[in-house]
Amino acid sequence: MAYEPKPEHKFTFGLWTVGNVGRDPFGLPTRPPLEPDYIVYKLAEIGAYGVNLHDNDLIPVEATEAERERILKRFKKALQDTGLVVPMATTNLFGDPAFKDGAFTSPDARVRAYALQKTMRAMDLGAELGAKTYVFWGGREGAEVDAGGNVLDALAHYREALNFLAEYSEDQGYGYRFALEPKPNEPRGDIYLPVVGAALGFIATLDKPHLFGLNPEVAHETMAGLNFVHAVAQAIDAGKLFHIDLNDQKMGRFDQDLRFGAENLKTAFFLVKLLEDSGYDGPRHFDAHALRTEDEAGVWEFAKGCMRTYLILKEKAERFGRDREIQDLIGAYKVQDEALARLTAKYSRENARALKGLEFDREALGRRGPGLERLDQLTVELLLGVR
Ligand code: GCO
Ligand code: MN
Ligand code: MN
Repeated sequence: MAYEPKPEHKFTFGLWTVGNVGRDPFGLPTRPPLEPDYIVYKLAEIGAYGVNLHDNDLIPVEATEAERERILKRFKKALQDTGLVVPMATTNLFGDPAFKDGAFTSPDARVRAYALQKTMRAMDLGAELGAKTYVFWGGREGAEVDAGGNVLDALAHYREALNFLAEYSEDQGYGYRFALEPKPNEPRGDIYLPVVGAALGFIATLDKPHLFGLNPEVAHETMAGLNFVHAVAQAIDAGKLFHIDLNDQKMGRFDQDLRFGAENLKTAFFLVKLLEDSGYDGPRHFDAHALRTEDEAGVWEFAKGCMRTYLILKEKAERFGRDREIQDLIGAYKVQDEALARLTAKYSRENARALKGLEFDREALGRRGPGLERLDQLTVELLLGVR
């Protein structure tokens, strides 16, 4: 069957995504909760590769040791029965009112210490399930008012926590790679490290920067009005694309977590093309959920839709690469000049002198039409299925 998701495609979902009960700030849940092991069996049935979780998606915060063991046993059995893996784990540092003014960046030393403790325990859980990527989404790491705090303190606390946890991981031999997930706002008025570029800059200030990378999310850069494909390209360029959260989002709205490709098809296309062309071999994780209007059948339609759209776009990207006219246009768009390339590739006194002596026909350069209208139209036609 065409576009059939298989484990080799590395599609993953969070327990919190397909398990989303449809609660929003104005309304109660519209769907009953699904048991974690049931989710695992269903995900396997529809061709997913793995399942990700926050500590409390699986183990309720108030669970006793005996309850923890019972839940874990059932969950592990489901993983074993299905072959599904847990590539990524993370901590819920946002739901508990204790974290209302931040976790790692809270001005309260007790909250910061509790956040570290909770994260170490969640890292233990993730490691037990085989996770190798650990995500830090700092949903509550931010502020509404700047009067009480000091952003510099918050950043220093953040750094201290990440450095601590990286050491913990190494000390335990967990082998985690950490992926920071930026978001500009929601639930805080302003979240620290709001976009991919900010997180990349911050990573360079950590004790062990090589252990840290990014988990960019389509919706988050879009909420900030930025070009997601460009953000991901920058992460790849820096060797920092450790994980990715796929979904969709209208600009200028609340955090919608729409089905992948539901809104900005062209962005989704160039994103899939970038991921596939770049050789990114990590999970394609869908951090999205079914519309609040849907029942459970709608949830699985949503999940299948995310994967199917990805595979369709992957096929379109291959077609784009094979399309003669498109490739010729791209070839003509990129003007090559071997002699000039030799001069500009690397500085030397000779190259600089030669370059300074050259004469350029500025007017001709300005007159050139690069053919982008045609190229873009052909891209649209390819996406619309008429070529
Ligand atoms: C959001 C975030 C979360 C995180 C998740 C993993 O906007 O709510 O995207 O879904 O990805 O908490 O840490
Ligand atoms: Mn999100
Ligand atoms: Mn996310």
